[in-house]
Amino acid sequence: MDVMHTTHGRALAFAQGLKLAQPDKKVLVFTGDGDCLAIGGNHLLHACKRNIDITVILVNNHIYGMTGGQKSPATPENAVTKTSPWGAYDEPMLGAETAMALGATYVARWTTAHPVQLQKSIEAGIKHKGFSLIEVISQCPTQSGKSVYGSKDPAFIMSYLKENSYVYKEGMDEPQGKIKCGVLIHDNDRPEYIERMEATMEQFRNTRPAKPKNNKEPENTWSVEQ
Ligand SMILES: Cc1ncc(C[n+]2csc(CCOP(=O)(O)OP(=O)(O)O)c2C)c(N)n1
Ligand SMILES: [Mg+2]
Repeated sequence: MDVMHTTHGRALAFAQGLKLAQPDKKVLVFTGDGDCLAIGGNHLLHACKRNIDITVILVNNHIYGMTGGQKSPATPENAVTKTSPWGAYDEPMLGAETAMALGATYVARWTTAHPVQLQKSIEAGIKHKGFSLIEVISQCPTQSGKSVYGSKDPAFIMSYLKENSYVYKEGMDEPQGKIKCGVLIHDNDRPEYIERMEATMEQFRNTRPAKPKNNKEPENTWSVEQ
């Protein structure tokens, strides 16, 4: 497996470039809640909308862990962090639901207490032809431990995640205030971006782009000698 570390927030931009350059390769993105939903939110929006065949594993620990515990868009309401010392006073952004609303075609959510289901969803996401996002509700015992879970004990957090989550089934009565897990969408009907691009290129391979309506070439254009 080849690995590329990219600028914070730009993983999806790099990944889309890689996929466009080498469409036969499987491209996976490992990203955080800050990376994907804050600084990289615009790239997420467009990648989902395009339904480009990339798999995103969104490790959501509800905080900017690496930089020392600042609030992220996924930080729960009232959580005290370095940048929300009186408690967060906005609602957390939900990674999986956001991706679905933006057009992702395979979306699942699990926690680190569901390793078997998580592995299956990652496999399904990789096999899926289109944009897939698997959100993993996770722990940073040091940072979100104290801010979100009220304990820095990894074993406590694992038990908390297990006890405070449920596996969603269509039509069920959903418990309030618990983490919704499961495969939330698996849609094979929406066309994938690179397939659409290749079909368009095939269709117009030997033609030039249409002229503007007044039938004049736009100014400041030039021809390339063949
Ligand atoms: C362009 C840029 N802006 C800001 C930073 C500083 N920075 C590094 S990691 C990070 C937050 C990471 O949060 P998240 O994506 O949730 O990952 P976590 O550390 O929680 O796993 C920030 C703001 C950076 N490295 N580069
Ligand atoms: Mg984080």
